[in-house]
Amino acid sequence: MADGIFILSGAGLSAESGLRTFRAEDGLWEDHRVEDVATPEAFARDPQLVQRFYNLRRAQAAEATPNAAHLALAELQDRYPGPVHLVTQNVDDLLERAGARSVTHMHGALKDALCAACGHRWPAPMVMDVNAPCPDCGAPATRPDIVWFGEMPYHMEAIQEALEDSALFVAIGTSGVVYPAAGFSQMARAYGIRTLELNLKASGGRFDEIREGPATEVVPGWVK
Ligand code: BV8
Repeated sequence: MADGIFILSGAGLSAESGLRTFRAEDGLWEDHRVEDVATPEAFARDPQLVQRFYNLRRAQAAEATPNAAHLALAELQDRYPGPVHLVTQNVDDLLERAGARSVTHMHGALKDALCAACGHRWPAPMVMDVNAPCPDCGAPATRPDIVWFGEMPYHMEAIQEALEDSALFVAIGTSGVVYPAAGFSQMARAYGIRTLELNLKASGGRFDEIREGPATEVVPGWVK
């Protein structure tokens, strides 16, 4: 009997910790659309620009502190008798720092570096130098461990299994624009799973229930 809770979070979960979202009016960076910076082509074309983008985001994430929504989700994962699958599109580690035991980063994580040649992963320095050789194979193929547009998100099989194992699907602070994450609520509905959206403003996606408000209010309000 599936009794899990599947929680998909997006940039809105960390907005009140001071981390910018992507598609609000200020969704630009150095006058670049994020879609133009978060791509393998952008990295091949101008590695320094992309490196600057992620070094800045890594520093901002390190400065930020978990908010009441992160803490409420960590507490839920601790207290709920069934599995709580925290699947996030976010690349910050605020859920972990709030005490969450396991978080699935489907778009990667700022805290890791990746070797594009051998796949070796290691803790990223605060200021990543993409010219630094891979500590394992020595290749000059260091990159942020981030899933860019056009790249396959991580952990898709585990995410599919988690969804099948759940009785409730909750989308928190995501505009539902980016696939395949944006398709999870549809999949949940197809499995007959109840769906809930917690968002500052309804994203326009189809949910059985929608609660509008800032994450630091609606998430603790729902968890308790
Ligand atoms: C894939 C990197 C295929 C990390 C991200 C053309 C070419 C290639 C692909 C495509 C294409 N056209 C379409 C696609 C598919 C593409 C896609 O969906 N594009 C969109 C733009 C149409 N998807 C992909 O490319 C994916 N890969 O398809 O691969 C494939 C298949 C097989 C084999 C190989 C390849 C990869 C997608 C991942 C891209 N990487 N990020 C980083 O830099 O951060 S996506 C990026 O958007 C972030 O991860 C972010 O999390 C994600 C989603 O955005 P949101 O989190 O929802 O944030 P947003 O700003 O949009 O919304 C904020 C929300 O918060 C709002 O709803 C707002 O109301 C709410 N909010 C604000 N404040 C608060 C709040 N809520 C509560 N409280 C508040 N205080």
